[in-house]
Amino acid sequence: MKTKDYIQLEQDYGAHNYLPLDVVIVKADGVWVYDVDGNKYLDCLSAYSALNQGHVHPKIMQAMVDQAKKVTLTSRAFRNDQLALLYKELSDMTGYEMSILMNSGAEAVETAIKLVRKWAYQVKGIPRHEAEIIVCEGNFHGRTMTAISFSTEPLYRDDFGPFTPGFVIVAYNDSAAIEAAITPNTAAVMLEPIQGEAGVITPSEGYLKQVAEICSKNNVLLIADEIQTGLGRTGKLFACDHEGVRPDIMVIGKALSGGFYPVSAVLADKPIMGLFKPGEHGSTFGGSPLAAAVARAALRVIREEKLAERAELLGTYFMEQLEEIPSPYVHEVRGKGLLIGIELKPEAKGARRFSEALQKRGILTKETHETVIRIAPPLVIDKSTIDWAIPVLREVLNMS
Ligand code: IF1
Repeated sequence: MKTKDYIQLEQDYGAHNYLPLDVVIVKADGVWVYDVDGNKYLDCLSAYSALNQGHVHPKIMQAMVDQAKKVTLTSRAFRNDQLALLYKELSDMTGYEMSILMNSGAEAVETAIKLVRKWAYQVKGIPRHEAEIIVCEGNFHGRTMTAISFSTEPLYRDDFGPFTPGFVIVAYNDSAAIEAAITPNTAAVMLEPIQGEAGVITPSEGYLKQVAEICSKNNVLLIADEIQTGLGRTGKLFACDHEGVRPDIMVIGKALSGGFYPVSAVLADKPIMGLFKPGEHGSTFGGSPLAAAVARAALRVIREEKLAERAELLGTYFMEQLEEIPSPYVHEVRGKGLLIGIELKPEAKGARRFSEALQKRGILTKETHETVIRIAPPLVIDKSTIDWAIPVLREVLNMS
């Protein structure tokens, strides 16, 4: 079967909830992916940062295979030897005292919301069912009903109500707006330290620090959604580390498994995470021995291969090189570490055609919101590969 045959089958039998590039991938290795027609591409999306460790990392693959031969799932009705070790290693690595394991990022976001609501009623003394959570315009926290209830993207939300109440939306990158929105019923502020889906929106320096101060002054919890920005992507373990901010609650996912298996987690200290009591929350697969073994290996690779440091170094280099490309279309190159957005001017007539042109030349990217090309390769990329990609990008950013 050829590319077009697979596309036809998808078209006929699958829900049309995506519009993927016309590339059908059959295998991958590190930063490279291969399609059914034998073409090779540099992956500059990394499954939206789930592949920080690169495709099919041999150590994570081995851990997954080894664990799959022993036991994959126990349910949480019984204990398993991998989860206990993952809890400890997550704590050692992040400094948070406790964690809870889920599967998708959206589920971890839901978990964080349940946790801060419980904190609001049990600790802060907000009247039951009246807790408010402040979120930001342009947010992306997943596709579940609650997560889309406070989305500001009509496409993600408009046809799917009724919605979950309890959220207040304020402008991003505006700490005064957060302060003004706080009421006695405010339980938490939840935000992305860099907004990925919105187009790699990097807030002004000092924003996160100001928000953290406002939160602590008002006895409001700060939840950072680092599902996309965390685990090395921006050049630090967490994007919040760039400002020395330690949120009360940290939400991670994606690269927590290096792309092998859906694993997400919420991290917090005991006074908060300790509020969950037996039976109040859970998941069949969350914290399974397979998930835990994969996550342990994925975290070990981040540490051993110093992926955050790599992202810092190579991201700075990549961004410098991109900034030097003369192009009639580029409005701005922005980002941190290896999370880079190229914002195009209106005369570029949309980012999609650039992604398609890059695909023809061996680079896979994805446009965001029509005008931004996202460049986010696996963190294992090396300088010579960037040096190969730059002339290709230069050519495409100058096409007619
Ligand atoms: C899709 C976007 C990125 C996330 C943050 C939670 C989640 C995500 C900050 C939910 C997920 C993904 C989902 C994926 C595309 C992608 C995405 F363009 F849609 F917005 F990355 F920018 N918080 N982001 O970025 O995690 O439940 O998916 O595991 O197709 O929806 P999930």
